[in-house]
Amino acid sequence: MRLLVTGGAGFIGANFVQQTVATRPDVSVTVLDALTYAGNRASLDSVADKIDFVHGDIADLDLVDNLVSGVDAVVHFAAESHNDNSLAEPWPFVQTNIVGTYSLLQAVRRHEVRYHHVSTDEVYGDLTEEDPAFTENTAYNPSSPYSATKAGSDLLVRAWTRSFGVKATLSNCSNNYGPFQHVEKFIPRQITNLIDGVRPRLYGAGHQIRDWIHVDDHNRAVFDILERGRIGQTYLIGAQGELDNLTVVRLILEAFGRPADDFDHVTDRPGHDQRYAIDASLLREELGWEPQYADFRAGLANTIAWYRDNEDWWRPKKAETELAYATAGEKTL
Ligand code: NAD
Ligand code: TDX
Repeated sequence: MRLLVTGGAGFIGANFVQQTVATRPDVSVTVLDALTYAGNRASLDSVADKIDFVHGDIADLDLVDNLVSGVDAVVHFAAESHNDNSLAEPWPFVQTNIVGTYSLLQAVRRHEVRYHHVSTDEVYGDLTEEDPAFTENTAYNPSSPYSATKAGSDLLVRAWTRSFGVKATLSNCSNNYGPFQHVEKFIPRQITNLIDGVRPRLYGAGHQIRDWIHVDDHNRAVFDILERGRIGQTYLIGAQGELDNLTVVRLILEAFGRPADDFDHVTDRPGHDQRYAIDASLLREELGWEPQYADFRAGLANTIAWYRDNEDWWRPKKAETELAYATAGEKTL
């Protein structure tokens, strides 16, 4: 199978490409990535001689049409992915997440190429602590410009499937953690702060709940859906990893041998979603997928070890990321 992977220099995409090269010698991979601030060519160093890399924009219709004409399937990871950035400047989210997805859909439609769309649980909005978890039938109710543009891209995929017969599947996953995640995101930000002797930064009281899944478990599910998923179907991906942010910060502090209260409460995120939770029954029952990283503490320990061992990878992004948070007005409460 010839596979085009968009966003393959980002966090989840790079892990997907590494996993595919390691486990699937029958698959050839071409990565299309614009190398935005979030993309890092070095994330693909270990597989550089085994893949083709194209530096370009998913919204470039001619480029995308040409690349799609030469493959059997597209897995679409590329996106503007950070909620805080979408609150500071929403336009790149509309451009990449909606216009970029449109560009890919037109190409897969024209060349009749299989398409898998990688999306997020945030399209469903948030839950109270009493609500049941999201299912494939939960109504869309996004909160931020990020989640609204991801929701818009999902709806384009559904329309292109129904109206034009595009052979697409969709997946909506919960919060990922693991190696190669940008230091702007919650877990790597706190790990790299602690490596630098800086206290973790918890938004507000830290009672928001996220449903953590290791990136490798997410990516195995994406491959299962690509190969065995039903055309037109949405699959939710999650590993029953619900934890509140305060607990996650304390687990990271514990791993560093620091006191449980050695962190700062900082300005909360406007419109901050309270809780995400995934019911992945369909994925488990229909495709037989099971997470391999059931123990969050163990997955977190591996992730911390990776950031300790790979300072060259994250160090160039750290100061500019913290400056952006400070410029956006983040203050200790
Ligand atoms: P990321 O920000 O780490 O990586 C995004 C990648 O896309 C980068 O390499 C960037 O250079 C590339 N890119 C951005 N705009 C582009 C464009 N116009 N053309 C080509 N490439 C472009 O993101 P991530 O965390 O790896 O997320 C990947 C996908 O998974 C996204 O679609 C995101 O919505 C989804 N998702 C993420 C999570 C999570 O917890 N991180 C959870 C569920 C779903
Ligand atoms: O410094 C921080 N302190 C903090 O308390 C940061 C960066 C975040 N937080 C909180 C906000 C969230 O409640 O931690 C939680 C996780 O924050 P993020 O890592 O920014 O993730 P989130 O907004 O939940 O979205 C993530 O999961 C779903 C990804 O960034 C999205 O791309 C994905 O769709």
